[in-house]
Amino acid sequence: GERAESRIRFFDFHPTTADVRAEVLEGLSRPRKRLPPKLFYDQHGSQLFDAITELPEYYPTRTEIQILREHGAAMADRLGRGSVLIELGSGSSLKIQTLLAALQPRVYIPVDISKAHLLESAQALAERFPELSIRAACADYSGPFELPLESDWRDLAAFFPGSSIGNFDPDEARAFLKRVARVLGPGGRLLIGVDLKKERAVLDAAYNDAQGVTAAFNLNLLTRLNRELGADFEVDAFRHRAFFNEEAGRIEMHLVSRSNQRVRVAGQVFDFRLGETIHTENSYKYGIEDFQRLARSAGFVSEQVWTDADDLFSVHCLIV
Ligand code: AVI
Repeated sequence: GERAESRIRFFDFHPTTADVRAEVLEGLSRPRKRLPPKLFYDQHGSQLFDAITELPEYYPTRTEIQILREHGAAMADRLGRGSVLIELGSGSSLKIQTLLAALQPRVYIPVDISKAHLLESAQALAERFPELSIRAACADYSGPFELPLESDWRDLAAFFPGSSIGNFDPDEARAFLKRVARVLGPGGRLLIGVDLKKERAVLDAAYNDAQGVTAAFNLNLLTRLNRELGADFEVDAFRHRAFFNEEAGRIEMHLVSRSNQRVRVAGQVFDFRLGETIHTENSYKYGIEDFQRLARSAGFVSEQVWTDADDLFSVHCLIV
């Protein structure tokens, strides 16, 4: 293969700070304050997330990797070898490494909102896989997004692991899946990891780890707003709260105000009552049929689904 650097091209679609400012002000102006979970992933937040994936309580990552290891060959059969492989929310690109040897894609297109993270992992991957050509795209896939594709490329496949689909509300998830279906085109396949519904205690523990890493991840959002938007959140004046909302079928994460307080964000004033929360994340959990129904409503057909022995997590192969 050629030198690692010469096999990487970087495409910056500029997930901009102007958007961040507008979204934050809009979210904090609501009667029930909220912030978009994609804001977790600044450089420190991405590191904290990586630490979460190694926690004993956080079962999704290790369970998904186990499923990928066990069924990688069958997944590669489904996805088709030698194709163009897009990974949405690639982060550290750890999971894809369990599939690359089997898949041997011509081009790998990692897409992530965190530029530093994206570049670092593209570099590491190019060194490990000397035949691989990489087009790294820094983009926000939570809305309409562009990809560095050539018009004559066929056999597109996408990988969306980690149950990140769960961080969208069902309507957003459907809209997202429709966009992916359009990018892939007829016959294109999506391999997607989806966390399953299970006992409440297991879910609650996964988002309330004993070491407080998830709390730090949640609170880091405020540190980021202080730095990037000149906000004056007192981080210690908020605490982490996460719980399974049975009715809605989702984990909710909140930042709870420990006092009556006033905060300035980008020149605007926001008042918090004691106990008032900022809703920072939903993480939906699906039954297998529930998810297949959602996928169908977005134009996909479910080809196959793999799970672990304890039915903690599922990986679906969908076709457009
Ligand atoms: C990235 N996403 C699927 C994680 C989840 O489980 O919803 C983010 C996360 N939030 C708290 N812990 C992990």
